[in-house]
Amino acid sequence: MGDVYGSRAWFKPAYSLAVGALIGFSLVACAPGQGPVQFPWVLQPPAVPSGQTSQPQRPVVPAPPRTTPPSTTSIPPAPPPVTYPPGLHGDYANYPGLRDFIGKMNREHGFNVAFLEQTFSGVKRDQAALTKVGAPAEGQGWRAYRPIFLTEERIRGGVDFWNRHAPLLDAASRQYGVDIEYIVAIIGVETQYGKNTGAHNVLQALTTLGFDYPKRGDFYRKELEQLFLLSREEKVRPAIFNGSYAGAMGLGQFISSSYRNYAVDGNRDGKRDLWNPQDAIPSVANYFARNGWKRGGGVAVPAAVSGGGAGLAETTPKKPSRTLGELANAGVRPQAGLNSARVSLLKLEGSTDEYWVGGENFYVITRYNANLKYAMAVHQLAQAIRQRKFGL
Ligand SMILES: [Ca+2]
Repeated sequence: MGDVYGSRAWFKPAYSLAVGALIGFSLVACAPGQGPVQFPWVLQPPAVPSGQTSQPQRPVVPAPPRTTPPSTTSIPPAPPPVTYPPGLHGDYANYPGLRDFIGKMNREHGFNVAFLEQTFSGVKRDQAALTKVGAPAEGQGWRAYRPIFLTEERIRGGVDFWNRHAPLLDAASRQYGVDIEYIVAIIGVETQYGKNTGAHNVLQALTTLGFDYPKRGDFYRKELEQLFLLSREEKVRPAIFNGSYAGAMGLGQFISSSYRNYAVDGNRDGKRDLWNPQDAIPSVANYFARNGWKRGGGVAVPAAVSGGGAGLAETTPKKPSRTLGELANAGVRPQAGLNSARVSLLKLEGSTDEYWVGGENFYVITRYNANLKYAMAVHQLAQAIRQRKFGL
């Protein structure tokens, strides 16, 4: 996901499964298949009380120029009065950027302006999301990061999750060609096996980060756009989704664009419900498969480095481009075999740097979250779960 997950939550409070259950209920409540269901909140204007006549859709007021035009006099002309859409209220009523966004969603995707105004009028600023977005855990060294995820509770929880969902995991592994322990480990790292899927309202979090966090506002506005498209595809209101402060949803914490691109309807009930393991497990497997996972391929092994080898080390994810022979010639000695045609020398920085040789599958994990420490935590948790399950 590039830097897609580069700023997501790592210290997620322990929210209960009730969140997932609530969303699951909401999805069920909005399910198709209960007759010719209409979704007026997406494609039609809001209902007009009896006695009134429906108003034609208002055009979006064009945005005022952002800079003062050059003037031949020393006194610049007064800017034109700003006319905000009269249907927009609440915390974001006076945001020109939101007005632009509404216009774009109307022009490019055909969303009804009154629906969008009504939806955004109910959005409250998510102050906690603004606080959390500034302090991601990836800023820590590896020695501090690793113990967050490599805990006894998370290893045991992984074995339990594997045992509980063995038929689903077996089927997903067969269909998508992804090793089970990595599907389990991703769900373990992301949400403690579904215990902590996040209690931020995704619409509110993405609106807040899209319009109140200039540093990455473009990214969050794109995800907000994707959330509306996802909602229309899934035939639900945009406001029903809960997730992380950064808008990641379900057991595998998919952001809106990933939900649209990679989520699958594993139980074939017509909905892609990432709070349900029946859909979430094959969706994580699909994500790995589509990004190039090779079942049985090597992931990463520790390495001793001497001579000029350290100069080849990478501290950010890059597509593997070297061979084991090239690394050996440079003084890199992997401590075990690694089945991968192309490899990278990785350096996990800390008070004592650790060197690893990572294969193509390791790079696939970084497509889930573009961070070496994240991918290494997933790899080590996967190995620990597998060893515990099989008594290795
Ligand atoms: Ca489903």
